[in-house]
Amino acid sequence: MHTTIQLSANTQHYLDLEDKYGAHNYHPLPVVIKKGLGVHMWDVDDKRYYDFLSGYSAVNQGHCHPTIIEALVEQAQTLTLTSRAFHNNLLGEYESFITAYFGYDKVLPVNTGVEAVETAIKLSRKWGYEVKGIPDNKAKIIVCSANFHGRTVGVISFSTDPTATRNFGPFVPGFESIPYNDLAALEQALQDKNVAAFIFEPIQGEAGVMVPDEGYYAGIRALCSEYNVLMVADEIQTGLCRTGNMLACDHEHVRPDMVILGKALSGGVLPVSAVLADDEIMLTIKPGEHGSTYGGNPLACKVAIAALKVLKEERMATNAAEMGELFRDELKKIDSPHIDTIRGRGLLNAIVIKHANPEAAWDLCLELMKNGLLAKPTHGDKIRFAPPLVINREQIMDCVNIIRKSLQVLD
Ligand code: IF1
Repeated sequence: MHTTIQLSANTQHYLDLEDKYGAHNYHPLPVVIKKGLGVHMWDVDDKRYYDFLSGYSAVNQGHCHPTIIEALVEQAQTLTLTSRAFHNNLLGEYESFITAYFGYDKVLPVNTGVEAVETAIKLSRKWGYEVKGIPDNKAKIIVCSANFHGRTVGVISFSTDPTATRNFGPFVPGFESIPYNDLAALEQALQDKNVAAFIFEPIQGEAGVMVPDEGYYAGIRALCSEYNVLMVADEIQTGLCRTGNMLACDHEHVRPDMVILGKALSGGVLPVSAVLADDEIMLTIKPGEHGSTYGGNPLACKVAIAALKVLKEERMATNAAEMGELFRDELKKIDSPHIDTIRGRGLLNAIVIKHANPEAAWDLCLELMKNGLLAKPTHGDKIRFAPPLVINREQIMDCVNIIRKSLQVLD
């Protein structure tokens, strides 16, 4: 049964504008947001919602966090961009801050997540040729099937999702995919001496919040060290306290050779991403060999320092771990016949819907929206639940009640 949604004229007005003048590269829920603060967003009719997507984990610190906004406004009135043709008084401060924060020698700052993934690929290949000694143009990078690392032609070249790749070829060679959460497959792939790196998501977000077995990160670390291959963790979605630790790899106390960050690195205020690595890797790129117009701009530097500080000051990793456990426990108590699986770590969670109607997850999300909670299905039958990490116990209980009530639409 399809949930019927009555849209206000106000809402319909904005949907019509986007339909007529914008590319149709998304299929959003029929809601038009005009304001966000903390765990809440308000639509153009002033209806309030809990945000259970958090801008795909870019708004970990909560919408419009006052400390981050204050940093943004102050810097925006002072200096926003110098380009890297000249130095500025924020970049070195930021580089010193973030490298000490995560314990790496150096950072290469860029803007979007996929740019950081492309940067990590270029660094891996450079290191492969110039340090490991892989023959020219033979470098291989191992990736996981069902991965999501971004949408550039280079990065979809190793996607296994036909929706992401159809009619976008030809693709960039040099990638080999293996099953996720499979250390035997990884060891087999690393027999090839031309492998420079293994790039993976600590938890596969887009695939539906696939949490690997305990020991997966430690196993990757041991194999990459044994075979002299770079362990590259894409922590764009799982990092910055989302999974209950500063980085998801911290769950097993494992230190990747390269860490890729994005999304919440700016608290959802503007695109800021970064690659962290030690000198042996980072210094393989020489002046003029890589960069971007906005990479490391002073506005981004100021905002990122504030965004990183509040994660620790407000103990967001601990709250994510505690609230995530409460959320999963309370979801299980609903004991709904329509929920096949509940999985996640920290406040990166998902449910898998079990229902004859293939549109059931979408219909449930429409019902959740009517009841004041915004979430979106991924890959058909999975719904990701990822609120800002500032959510409290009372709000979690309120949201579980909204989910319990909304599930009845599937009866
Ligand atoms: C969309 C979700 C998808 C990412 C990881 C790199 C990137 C992402 C692990 C690229 C981006 C976003 C992209 C957005 C939907 C969302 C997403 F998992 F977070 F939900 F698609 F899988 N690595 N994820 O998750 O970062 O260039 O976007 O800044 O494309 O629809 P970006």
